[in-house]
Amino acid sequence: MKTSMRKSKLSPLTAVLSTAMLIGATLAQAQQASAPAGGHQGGVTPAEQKYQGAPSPLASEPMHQTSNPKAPPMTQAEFDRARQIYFERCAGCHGVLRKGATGKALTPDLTIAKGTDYLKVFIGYGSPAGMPNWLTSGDFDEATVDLMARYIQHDPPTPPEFSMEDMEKTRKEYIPVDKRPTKKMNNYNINNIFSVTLRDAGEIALIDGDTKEIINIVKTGYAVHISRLSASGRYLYVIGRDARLNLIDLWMEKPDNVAEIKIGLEARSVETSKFKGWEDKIAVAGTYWPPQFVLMDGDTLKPRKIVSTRGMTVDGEYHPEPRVAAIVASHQKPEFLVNAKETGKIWMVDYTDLENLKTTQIDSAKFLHDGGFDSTRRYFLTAANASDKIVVVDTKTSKLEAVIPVGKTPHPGRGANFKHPKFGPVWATSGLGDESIAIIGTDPAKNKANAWKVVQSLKGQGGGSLFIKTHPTSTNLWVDTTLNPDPKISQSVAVYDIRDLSKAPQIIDIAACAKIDDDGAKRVVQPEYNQKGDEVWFSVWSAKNKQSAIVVVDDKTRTCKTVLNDKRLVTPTGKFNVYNTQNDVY
Ligand code: DHE
Repeated sequence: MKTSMRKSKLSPLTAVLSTAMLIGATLAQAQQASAPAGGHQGGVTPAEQKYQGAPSPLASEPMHQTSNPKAPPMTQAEFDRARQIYFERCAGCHGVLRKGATGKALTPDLTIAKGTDYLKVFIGYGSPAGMPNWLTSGDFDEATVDLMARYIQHDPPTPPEFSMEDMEKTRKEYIPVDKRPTKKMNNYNINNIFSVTLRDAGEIALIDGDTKEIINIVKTGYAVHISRLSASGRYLYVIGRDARLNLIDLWMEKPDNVAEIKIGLEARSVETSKFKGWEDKIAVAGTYWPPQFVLMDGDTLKPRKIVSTRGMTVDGEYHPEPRVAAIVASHQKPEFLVNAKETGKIWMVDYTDLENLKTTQIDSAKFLHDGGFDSTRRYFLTAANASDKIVVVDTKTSKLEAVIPVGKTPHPGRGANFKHPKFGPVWATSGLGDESIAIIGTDPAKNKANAWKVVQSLKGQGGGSLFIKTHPTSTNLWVDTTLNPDPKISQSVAVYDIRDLSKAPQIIDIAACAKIDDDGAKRVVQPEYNQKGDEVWFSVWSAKNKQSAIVVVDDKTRTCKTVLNDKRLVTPTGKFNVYNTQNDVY
């Protein structure tokens, strides 16, 4: 590749003045063109941008690349730098192959026709539809804007696939099954252990929920994401963004890793079989790249079957990289439910016969993300986040039950189930895009008139909410606002009285309880109950080099009870109580 000596530079002031006409025209066109690919039309808030902007581990992977002679020239060094930036800043919205996800497609057939100047305006100034203003925000300088405008006119580099053999090569059985304990070898109350994501340390902390002591800090994948429990509660599965899956045995004297595998290059989800007779037998994990999921033996992580999610969207267009988002295990049948994000298809995967695999694909809405069960564990409610919808699947009939419009960019985590004083059993979600909290009726048998409707909408503190939680024994509904740009809001939570939801929520400054004496972010994230439901735990999430904490709140009095501020708790985010996670109690 040759070095580009292009002179065309975009300076925020001079260029705007001297080429006002060009920029005026192209900015309008660029903004129009940047409307999300089939996602919500009302623009994207800073909280939503922040949420999707985490660097992808793919940046460091070797990739196949061809040079496009029609695109502006770039040196190899420029190309490598642009690729790194693309995977760190852009891939989350525009996709690995640039075919578009919540952001527009950026393939050469589209970008070359637009030309470098047009693309520079688009990158530099952003758009109300959600494209960040990389130049005016100060994130990119003019040279970087120019670099990226040229880069996206070249063919997208393709990361490698990941086969069964690749997986098997990475698999380690630290403790073979026959050397593992045959009974519980410790005195911990396993049901009340919390697995805490230490995001930027690539570790989880196992914390004894009774004594609040750290049991062990276990090495896991890069930017570790979630933990899930086997049906018996013995095995803990932890997945990292780098697709490293760790299996931890809670029966050991000191619970620790017993097996490990890398199931791809980038991942977010893992689950295990929960149907009667299949407890602890099969594990499943899904990847963002390659777009596929893999079924494994539950105790050794030996991969048995890989299924690609590539295919048609619910709109009938081919999508080359439908990322695997949430996975849940059915309690009604020996099946997993696997969300294929970009296609809007929910795969129901029968795990009883892996050689003759039976799957059902349910057409729902695009941009499937996270979700959980209703209180009867029959209905799976999941967010199609950029479609601003909640999708409901009946896991007994394996059919789509409902698609419910809600506020902007719903983000339930697993949601919150409770009995509404007026509307009966309901499930609730908060969201990233606005302050609304949607309460949805979930009882078609006895409360048909309210089922699968937003029966009430609460006003929360603001947008940027990630998680909502209650417990069957509690009368509180807790809502975080982690990514709200106002620190007062991101550091506090709202708590509603379920017995009277017309009352304004109480706002509790959780970060203040942690008494962290610096001016860092201290974002409060993810309420998680203990097994009994009388304590709710929050993470106070600071930067990697700053003090973080976990604040335990007494659920009855709504007062801070204990602060866990051990130095080893680096960037705590998700917390997973063994019993509640194992039994889908939320
Ligand atoms: Fe998550 C769940 C994807 C950013 C904390 N996250 C999930 C799930 C998916 C997902 C698909 C559902 C898994 C399941 O149930 O099987 N998360 C993504 C992303 O793609 C995204 C937007 C950007 C990224 O680059 O990863 C993202 N997530 C974050 C964060 O920044 C959070 C707040 C902090 C962190 O630890 O990284 C975060 N995500 C969580 C948590 C859960 C989760 C705590 C599980 C919630 C639960 O209660 O089950």
